[in-house]
Amino acid sequence: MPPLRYSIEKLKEKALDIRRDIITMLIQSQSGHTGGPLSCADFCAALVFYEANYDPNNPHLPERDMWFFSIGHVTPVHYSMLAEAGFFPLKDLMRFRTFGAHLQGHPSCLDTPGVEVSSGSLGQGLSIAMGAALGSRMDNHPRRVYCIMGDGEQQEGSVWEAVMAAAHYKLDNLCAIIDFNRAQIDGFVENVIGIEPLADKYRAFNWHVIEIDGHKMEEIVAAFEQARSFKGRPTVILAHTIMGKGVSFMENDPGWHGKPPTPERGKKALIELGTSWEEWSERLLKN
Ligand SMILES: Cc1ncc(C[n+]2csc(CCOP(=O)(O)OP(=O)(O)O)c2C)c(N)n1
Ligand SMILES: [Mg+2]
Repeated sequence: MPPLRYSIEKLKEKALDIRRDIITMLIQSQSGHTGGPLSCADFCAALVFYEANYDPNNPHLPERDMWFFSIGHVTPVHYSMLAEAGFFPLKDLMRFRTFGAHLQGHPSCLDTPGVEVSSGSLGQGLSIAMGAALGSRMDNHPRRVYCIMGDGEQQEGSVWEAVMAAAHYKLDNLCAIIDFNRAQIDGFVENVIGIEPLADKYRAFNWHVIEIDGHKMEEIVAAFEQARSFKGRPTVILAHTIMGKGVSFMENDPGWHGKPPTPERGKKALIELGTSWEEWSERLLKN
């Protein structure tokens, strides 16, 4: 299937839908991660509704592009983008983290259509994506490979082995996206183990670096375009984001890394997102 190439306006609408899905499924599950999923929502919307080539009715389509979530814990955004793109019914989102359902807290490629690899243990996704990109090139396959990482995740040494190898093999079919929300499970990244100057580090490792406001759809789309046309080196998009983006009382507070809102606070969040629990849970359950 060719990439959908939605307009900027439609992409913004889909990102808002994804944020509404995230809050609704977390109100229902009362378990899971809130902050990172909300910071990733805009570039995830652009990945499925603008950039990538895939067929939701045939997740293993040989011609597909691949995306790997190295930050496995952001499943609310991962599952929402897959459901919104048609890989499985939206109503499944209402069974997130439920026994017997296919949407586990961390993604399982054995259970969920569209999940390329099981993840959750940080620091592994880029090695997997790098291998997929190298293998695709050996097969003369035109596929592009995307890897979504966190900024706290950059503290993992194994990330840098993959960064080094991808540059060595000049994998210009590989595009990493870093959710640079400056927060992680234990607080602000700079207070845990600082990662700056991150752009210079990637440049020193021979990557092509693009820095954007990760909530400006125009910049996200332009970054994907530039990454696609850049030859000879892998690209990393440093997407400067805000943890909890879109909900005033969640923004920029690492406390929202891994907890769901109470039903009461979640309902307030949905009102800020221009809907209500009644409206959005019904939308999910009906589709
Ligand atoms: C190898 C490994 N160590 C620790 C963890 C626990 N853990 C889960 S998420 C997280 C924080 C990651 O920070 P970041 O990449 O910035 O993600 P964000 O908090 O922004 O969602 C940690 C330490 C893990 N999943 N895997
Ligand atoms: Mg982070």
